Amino acid sequence: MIDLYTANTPNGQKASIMLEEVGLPYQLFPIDIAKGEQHTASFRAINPNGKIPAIVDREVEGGQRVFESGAILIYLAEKTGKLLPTQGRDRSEVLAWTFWQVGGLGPMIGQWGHFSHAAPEKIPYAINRYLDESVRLLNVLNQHLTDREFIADNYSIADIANYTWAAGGLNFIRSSDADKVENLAALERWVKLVSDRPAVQKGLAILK
Ligand SMILES: N[C@@H](CCC(=O)N[C@@H](CS)C(=O)NCC(=O)O)C(=O)O
Repeated sequence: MIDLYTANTPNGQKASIMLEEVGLPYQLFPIDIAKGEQHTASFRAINPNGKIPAIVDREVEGGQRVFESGAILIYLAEKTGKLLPTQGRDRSEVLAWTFWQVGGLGPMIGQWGHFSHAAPEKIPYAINRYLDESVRLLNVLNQHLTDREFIADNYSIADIANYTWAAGGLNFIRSSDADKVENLAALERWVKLVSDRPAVQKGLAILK
């Protein structure tokens, strides 16, 4: 059994989607980040960084904690032998696009959301900087997907990592800057393809 500590956010959704995809039994422990539950001592024992998602693998003696969404995807893929090739060119591609999301697409859209919607002071330079970089990254992914079905040869953790941020980011940016995310047909096609997967729908539904 896996204990899953998460919330209904793009990073949080990756973990529940992954658990549904690989078919491991898990128990959900919702963390209300608006109430600050990620800062409690008991949660920080699982993730010292105080952020969701995190898991504890109860099948490992003493419990194995894993935090950081990318690390969780890799851990569960390696535990089950699913969605991450064990070697070769395709493994490198899957890891490269997974890290690309964790270090780029997610933080850029997240910072744009913060400066445009949450910051007490509107700083045009910051808003434009993060919007332009988010849009640039969405175009990079769109271009990559023009001649392929999934991000790597087959559906993988790279698709899960990027899907929650690309789908959420497109909607979020469209709500105020629709002109910036026109002409991303390959990305839209792939978002629909991933959205249609039953495990993705279950992984999202369980957090609502
Ligand atoms: N690099 C981390 C980022 C995790 C993250 O930023 N989680 C957000 C929700 S999407 C969170 O816990 N926010 C609450 C907070 O910052 O206090 C990962 O990929 O897991």
